[in-house]
Parts: sequence; structure tokens; C-alpha cells
Amino acid sequence: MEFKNLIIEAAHGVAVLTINSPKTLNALNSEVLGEIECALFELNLDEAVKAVIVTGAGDKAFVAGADIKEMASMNAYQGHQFGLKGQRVMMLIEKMTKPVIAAVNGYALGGGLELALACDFIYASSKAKLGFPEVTLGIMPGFGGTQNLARLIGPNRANELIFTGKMIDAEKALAWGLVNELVAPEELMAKARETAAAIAGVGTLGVSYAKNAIANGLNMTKEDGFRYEASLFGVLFATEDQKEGMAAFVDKRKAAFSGK
Ligand code: DAK
Repeated sequence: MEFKNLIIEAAHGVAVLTINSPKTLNALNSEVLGEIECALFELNLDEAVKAVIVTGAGDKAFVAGADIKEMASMNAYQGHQFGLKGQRVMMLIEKMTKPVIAAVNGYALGGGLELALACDFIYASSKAKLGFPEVTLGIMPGFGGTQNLARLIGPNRANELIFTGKMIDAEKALAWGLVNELVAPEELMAKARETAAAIAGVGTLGVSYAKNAIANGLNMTKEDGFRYEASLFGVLFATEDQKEGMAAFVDKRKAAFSGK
């Protein structure tokens, strides 16, 4: 499928989805959100893709938020539809059976930071700036930001970031645990690709079930989470990946996982 605002490349199990609307610093309008939803849906179904990287085109922005110019003239119905579309994208990333890495190459603001937070983890350029400017526009985060940020970095730091609307730099984002690692801008994609390739080389189903257990377990009591983990763990013993992974260890060879 062709997209007007996205560049999709896939090779060796790793797909890169680049949001490419530089005139608005890759801001998320209805069309861009719809394209991201379609692209992620397809990438999730594509068995050759084992890990996905989401990034922004250019060296200035990952995504500078939802498109303020489009939102400015929305009525309540359109605002509602827009919100539902954005939330579908964020939930889709969480429900995808494969890991999604955010490579934050510049501004990640508002809906852009929510997109990054919906991913399984974030690598950031040392020049990135992150924040939730919604309150400066008279609104609040609405694509899951209040929920995902507070769960990731705790309520107090989330409160400070969201209530002030101020941006933080990449160093502070690292210190707060918002991003996993800072990388020189020119090395960001290489780092993300290296990690995605490592994920693509291990047991597909083990990775997929681990993602499922972590995401769903966070909404359970610890005891229910343990029970859920045990069920998924058990299911893996009915898969070719488990047979192949363990046979390869015993035979002292590299496993060739089929994802089945
Ligand atoms: N939307 C539309 N256009 C944007 C944009 C945005 N978010 N961000 C930047 N642009 C455009 C600028 O208007 C400018 O366009 P022209 O004037 O050239 O036509 C171009 O991109 C370059 O931007 P600047 O000239 O401003 O570049 P600077 O380097 O000076 O500044 C900046 C970069 C990122 C600091 C600045 O552009 C900026 O403050 N941008 C806005 C950031 C922002 O406030 N983002 C948060 C948006 S609120 C919802 C759920 C969620 C949301 C909404 C609804 N529902 C449940 C309904 C989410 C809301 C948000 O994300």
C-alpha cells in the first residue's frame, strides 16, 4: 500500500515506519493517523516483520504533536472522531504481536510523545526535546499520555511535565526513565536497527508472548500476572520455536526460528 505521509521500508525482519510530513514537523493530522493505523495493521500481519521502528523524517522532529491547525477548526464530533482515531493507533501498538521501538530524533511533543510512549521502548537522539504542551493550548493529553507517562515514570514527574507544559531535554528524559538510551543524532537509527535486528533473530513467539505478558500483567494483581505468565509460558512448549531453540542449544548450533 502507498502512503502520502509515511515511508515504510522492511528488510531482514525489521520494518522502519518514518512519518514524513516535514512542513508541519511531522504533526499528526487525521490523514497521517489513518495512514499510521493502516501501516501498523499491515506490518503486524506481515510474518516476515519481527520488529518495527517508528521515527520521524528530518533531523528536527519525531512528531511535534497533533496538528494544531487542523484541530483549531474541529467541532465536538470531529474532535471525538479524531481522539478515537489517535487512541486506536496507540492501542494498536500495544496490541501488536511484535515489538515497536520509538527512535525519537527531535521534538516529541503532545501526541508525538504519546506515540513514543505507546511504543515498547524509546531511544532518543541527544538533541531530542520531549514534553506535553497541551495545557498551553487549553487542553490536556488525550492519546493515553496521562496513563502511559504516569505508569512509566511515576505520578510526580508526570504531574510536573503535564501540568507545566514545559519541554525537557534528552538528558533529563533519560534520568527520569522516559527513554532507555541517548544516542548521538547520526547514530540513532543504527542503534535502533541493531536492537531491532537482535529481536528479529531470537524466538518470535517468545518475544511476542513476553510483550503480551508485560503489557497485560501491568493491569493485573501480581498473583494474576504470575498465573497469566505461566499460561503463556506453557503454550510456548507447543511451538516449533521452543523445540528448535532448545534443540539448537543441545546441538551447539544457531537456532533457526520459524515463528510457529
Ligand atoms: N501542528 C501543526 N503545525 C505545526 C505543529 C503542530 N503540532 N508544530 C509545528 N508546526 C508547523 C509550524 O506551524 C510551522 O509551520 P509554518 O509556519 O512554517 O507554516 C512549521 O511546523 C515549523 O514550525 P516552527 O516554525 O514553529 O518551528 P520552530 O523550530 O520555531 O519551533 C516547535 C518548533 C516544535 C517548538 C514549535 O513548532 C511548536 O511549539 N509546535 C507546536 C507543539 C505543540 O504544541 N504540540 C502539541 C500539540 S497538542 C485528542 C487527543 C490528543 C491530542 C489532541 C486531541 N483528542 C482525544 C481529541 C493531542 C494534542 C497535541 O498534541
